[in-house]
Amino acid sequence: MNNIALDKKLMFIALKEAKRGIPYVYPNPAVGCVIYDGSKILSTGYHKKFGENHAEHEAIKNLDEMVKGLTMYVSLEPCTHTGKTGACFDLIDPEVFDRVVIAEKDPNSEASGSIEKLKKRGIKVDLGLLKHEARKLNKRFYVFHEKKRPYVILKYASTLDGFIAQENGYSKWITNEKSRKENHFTRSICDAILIGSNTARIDNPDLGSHGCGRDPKIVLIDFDNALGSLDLFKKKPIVYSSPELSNDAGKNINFIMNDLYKKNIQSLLVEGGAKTISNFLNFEIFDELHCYVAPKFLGKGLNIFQGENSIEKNYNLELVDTKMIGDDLKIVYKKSYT
Ligand code: AOF
Ligand code: ZN
Repeated sequence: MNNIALDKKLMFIALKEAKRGIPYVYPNPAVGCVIYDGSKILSTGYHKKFGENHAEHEAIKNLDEMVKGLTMYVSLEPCTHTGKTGACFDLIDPEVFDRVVIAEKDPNSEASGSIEKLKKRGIKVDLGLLKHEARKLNKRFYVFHEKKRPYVILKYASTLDGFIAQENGYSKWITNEKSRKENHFTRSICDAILIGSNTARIDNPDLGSHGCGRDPKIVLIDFDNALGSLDLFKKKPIVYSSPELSNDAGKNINFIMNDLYKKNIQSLLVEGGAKTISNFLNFEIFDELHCYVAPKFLGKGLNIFQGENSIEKNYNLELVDTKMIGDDLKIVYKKSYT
């Protein structure tokens, strides 16, 4: 095996280790580490749980003895900060480690900065091996820190001809129970769920995960401060209304994204309705689309997309999953940068 193939193989093992920490490390990234002596793996480690040791710490702890000339493979740049535990950088002794191979930089400015420091200590650093895989593993974490907004999933349920409700707003139910359950699970793995005023008023939804796990924080757009009597308010939602919101939909979305970022919301599920989803589509503030399609035709009603596009408009979407749920179909698209 040549050196590149060997490096790849060892980084794959580090990534596999990292996956063992999902979902327990959230909202931290999943990180894995392998320590190699030139002929065999001496130890591995991963970040097991939020607040506990980082991957490098675990791998170093699992070494039988400190010997010279070791290589560390780690799926994220080692941290330089003292957070819930000490800085991983301080554990990487140049007397022991000759080389550190890192899949991708840490986008969190509080923790990053070790690459130059390691080099200054005389350690050889190789950056970028299996970067794409490492980013994919922690896509929410990367979007949150790099774009300074939550990772946004737009979800809707429609008929085969693209309607999400009848003309009178009635929509219960378009998709089957299993499809709805699937989305309850998605709610349980998102920090927050957002709906617009019309959906709140017409559906008076629960927005919980219905026993699938924890409930997301509710985020409500209430333009006219008119929804205070809804049951949803008992759940203490984050509410955006006038005067902080204006008639400029783009500004409103940016304001909300910025505020949710400050509130440390790393992932946001947007469940509509049509106007809200269309605004996120129009301003291209989203990372993933979950479309649930049921074998029904309405002919007229509320269409999911309220904007105007030409056929040439390209959203740069990548089809990542399709799933048959009874007679329904779930389609998942991702923005192709993630
Ligand atoms: C590493 N190795 O295994 C992980 C890192 O709150 P703390 O103290 O646990 O720090 C969390 C931050 O540390 C997180 O946002 C990310 O920047 C980095 N995570 N770093 O060197 C690891 N999980
Ligand atoms: Zn660390």
